[in-house]
Amino acid sequence: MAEEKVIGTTCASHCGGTCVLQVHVKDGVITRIDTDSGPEPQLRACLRGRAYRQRVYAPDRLLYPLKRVGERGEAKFERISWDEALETVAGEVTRVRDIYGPASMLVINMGGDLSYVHNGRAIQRVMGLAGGFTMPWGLTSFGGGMYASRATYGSFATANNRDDLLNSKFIILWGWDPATTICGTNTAWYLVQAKEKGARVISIDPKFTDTASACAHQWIPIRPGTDAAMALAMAYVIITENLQDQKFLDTYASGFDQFKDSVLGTNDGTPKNPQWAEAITGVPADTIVALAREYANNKPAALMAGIAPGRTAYGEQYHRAASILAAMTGNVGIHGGDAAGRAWESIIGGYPLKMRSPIKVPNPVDDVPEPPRGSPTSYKASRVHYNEIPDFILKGKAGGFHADCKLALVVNCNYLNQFPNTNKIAKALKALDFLVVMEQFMTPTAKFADIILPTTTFLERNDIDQGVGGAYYGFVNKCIEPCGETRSHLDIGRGLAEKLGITSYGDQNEEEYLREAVSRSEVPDFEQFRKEVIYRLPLDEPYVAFQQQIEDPDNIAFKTPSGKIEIYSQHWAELAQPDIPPLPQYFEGWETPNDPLAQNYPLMLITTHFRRRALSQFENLPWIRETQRQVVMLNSVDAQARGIAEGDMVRVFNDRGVMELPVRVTERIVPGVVDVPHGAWYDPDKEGVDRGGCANVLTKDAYSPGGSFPYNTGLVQVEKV
Ligand SMILES: Nc1nc2c(c(=O)[nH]1)N[C@H]1C(S)=C(S)[C@@H](COP(=O)(O)OP(=O)(O)OC[C@H]3O[C@@H](n4cnc5c(=O)[nH]c(N)nc54)[C@H](O)[C@@H]3O)O[C@H]1N2
Ligand SMILES: Nc1nc2c(c(=O)[nH]1)N[C@H]1C(S)=C(S)[C@@H](COP(=O)(O)OP(=O)(O)OC[C@H]3O[C@@H](n4cnc5c(=O)[nH]c(N)nc54)[C@H](O)[C@@H]3O)O[C@H]1N2
Ligand SMILES: [Mo]
Repeated sequence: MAEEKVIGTTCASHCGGTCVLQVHVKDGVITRIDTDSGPEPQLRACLRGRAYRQRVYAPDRLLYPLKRVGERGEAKFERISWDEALETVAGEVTRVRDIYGPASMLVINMGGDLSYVHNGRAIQRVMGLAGGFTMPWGLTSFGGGMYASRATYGSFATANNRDDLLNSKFIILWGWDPATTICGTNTAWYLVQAKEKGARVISIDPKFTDTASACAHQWIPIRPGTDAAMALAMAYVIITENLQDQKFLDTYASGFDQFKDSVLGTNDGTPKNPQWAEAITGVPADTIVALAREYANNKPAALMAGIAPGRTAYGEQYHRAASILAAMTGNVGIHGGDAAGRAWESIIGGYPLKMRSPIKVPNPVDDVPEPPRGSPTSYKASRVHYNEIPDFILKGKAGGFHADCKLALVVNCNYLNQFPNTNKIAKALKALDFLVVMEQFMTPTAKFADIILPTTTFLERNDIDQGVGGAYYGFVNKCIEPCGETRSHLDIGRGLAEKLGITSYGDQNEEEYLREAVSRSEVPDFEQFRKEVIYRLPLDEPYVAFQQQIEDPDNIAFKTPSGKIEIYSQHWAELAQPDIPPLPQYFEGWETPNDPLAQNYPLMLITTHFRRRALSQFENLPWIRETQRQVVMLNSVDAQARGIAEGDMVRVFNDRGVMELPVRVTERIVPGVVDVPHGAWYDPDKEGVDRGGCANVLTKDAYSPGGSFPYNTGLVQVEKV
C-alpha cells in the first residue's frame, strides 16, 4: 500500500480568500482535503475549498480537447487531439488576422483563479505576439470604486488590513456581507472580535445579511442604487451640525467649501438634506440624522464601503461620497478608521504587495494614445467595455467600433453567464466566425465554442496567490498530475505560438516564472516559502492606508493633482463631462421605480454573490449544492400581493429575459426589492425560459459613465407560475 502524503497548498479560487489546504494524496489521487490547524491566526478554508476534490474529479470535468459538431450552443462536441485543436485555432487566428486585422480578435479574460502565473496573460501574450488583439476594459467587481478612489485619493490602494478593524469603535458595513463573500480569509472573524471588543456595527443593505445577523447592532434597509443620496444627506447633517473635523480638512483635503455649497444646495436650490434623501432611499430622515451623528462622534470609525452599491448606474458617485465622509470625519490614515475607498482588496490593494505577474503582454493594437487624465480606468480608443462586447460583435465598424469582431478567445471566464444580458450575448456568440473557450467544465459559455481547450485546476500546477486584506502570500503547490489531457495556459500559449510560427514566446517554464515573481517581491527565500506555503510580511502593527500622508503632510502628498484628498476632483473637472462631475452627486439613473417601465416591472433587482459558489464556479458540485438552494428572495408584502407562498415556483422576468425558480418569502429583504443571486448556470428551455436561474438573463448591458457594471440596477416582475 502506498503511503498517504499530505501536501500543503493554498486555495486560489475566485472569492479572494487565500486559505490553507492540506491535501491528502495517495497513489497520485486526492483522498481528502483538510485545512489549517496551525497557530492563530489560522487561514481556514470554507466549504468550497474543502470540497475541491469533488471539483477536480467531477464527472463533467473537461479532460480532452473538443471540436463542435452541432449548432453553436447545442453542446455537441467530438474529441480531437491537441495537435488538431491547436492547428485549428492557429489557422483561424491567422485567417481572421490577415483578412480583418488583429483588432477583430478579442481576448475575454476574467478572474477564474486569482494567481500570478496561471492567469489569462499567457494567452494574451501569444495573441499579442501574433499581431495583437482587442482588449475589453472595465472591472466587474469594483470598477466604480477604483475609478472614484483614483479621483479622490490618486490611488486605489485605500484599505487598511483587516486586523485593524479591532481598533475601530464604530463600523459601518455599507453593502458588505463578508460572512458570505469572504473578501479576505478572516474578515468575518475580525468583525466578530471587533464587536466583542465593544465596537458598534451598523449594516446599510437592502438585505438583512448573515454578517449583519452575526455582528450588527442595527440594520438600515435601503433601496438599491440610492446610496450616494444617503451619503450626501449624512454629509448635510455633519455640515449643518458642524461635526466635521475641520482641522483635518484644512490640512489634507481640497474642495470642501465647494462641496459644502453643493450639499447645502446653495448653487442648485436643492439642499441634500435627510428629507430629500428619505424620498430617494426609503431610509427615514431620523435614521440618517442619527447615523451621521454617530459616525462623526465615534472616532475611530471604519466606513467599510462595499463594492456592491457601486455596481449600479452611476455607482462611482456613491464611492466618491463615501470617501468624502471618511475625510470629513478625519478617519483616513488612522488606526481603526478607513478611507472608505473600494473595499475588496485584491491584486492591488490593502497592503501594497510588490509582486506582479511575470508574464509580459505586448499588444500592438493597444498602442494608441492614452486617454485624457481622469478618464475611466484604462479606457482607450482601441478597447471596448465588456458590456459593449455583444454590440461590438453584432455591429462592428457600422456601429462605430474600431473594428469588426470576428473571433474571440475566452479564458478564465464564464462570459455568457456572468456578464449582463445573457440572451443578447448568446445571440452575439452565434454571430462570431470562431470562438475558442479554455475551460475546466462544460459551462454555458463553453457550449458555444468551436474549439474547447481543457485546462488544469490549481491543484494540478504550481503558482502563487496573495492574501486579500492581509499582508501575506500563499504558495500554490501542485498536488497531483493534470487529469486527462488538461494543460496549463503556459503550455497552451507555447503550443499555440509554435503553431503560429512565433519564435519570441520564450521558453521560461513555470518554475522559472515563479522564481522571477518571487525575486521581485518581499519574499526572502523561495524554497522556504514553497515549503511553508504562507509567507507573512513582518509588520509591527496592522497596515493603514495613507498613514504616511497623514503623519507627514509636509513631505508626503496624495497622488492627486493638488496633492490633497480631492473632495473636488480636478481631473474630473477637466473632463467637462456632466455625468462625471467634479463633486459627487446623486443621479437617478435608469430602471428606477420612477421609470415608466416600473408599471410593468415594479420590483428592483439585485444580484448578489452566493455562499456556496464563487461566481459561477462550484455550481456543479453535488456536495455543495446540497447546502443551499438557488431561490429568488421576495419580501412577504410583495409575495402576498401576488398570491405567492414560500417555496412556490415563480417566474421572474423583464424585456430581456425570463426565468423560473423557487421563491424564498422573507422579511430579510426590503419590500420592492428582489434578489436573484448570480452564478447559477444558464439553462434555457425550448421557449427560452431559463430553468437554471442565471441572474444575467435579467440584467442590462449598460455601464455607468465611470465604467462600473450596473448588476444591481434593473427592474423585474415576479409572478406565480
Ligand atoms: N461565497 C462567495 N464569495 C465571494 C464571491 C462569490 O461569488 N461567492 N465572489 C467574490 C468576488 S469576485 C467579489 S467581486 C466579491 C463581491 O463582494 P460584494 O460585492 O460585497 O458581494 P455582493 O453579495 O454582491 O453584495 C454585498 C451586499 O451588498 C448588498 N447590496 C447590493 N446592492 C446594493 C445597493 O445598491 N446598496 C447597498 N447599500 N447594498 C447593496 C447586497 O444585498 C449584499 O448583502 O465577493 C467575492 N467573494
Ligand atoms: N448578475 C451579476 N453578475 C455578475 C456579478 C454580479 O454581482 N451580478 N459579479 C461579477 C463579478 S464581481 C465578477 S468578478 C465576474 C466574474 O466572472 P467570471 O470570472 O466569468 O466568473 P467565474 O464563474 O469565476 O468564471 C471563471 C470560469 O473560469 C474557469 N476557470 C477557473 N480556473 C481556470 C483556469 O485556470 N483556466 C481556465 N481556462 N479556466 C478556469 C471556471 O471553471 C469558470 O467557469 O462575474 C460578474 N457577474
Ligand atoms: Mo468580482
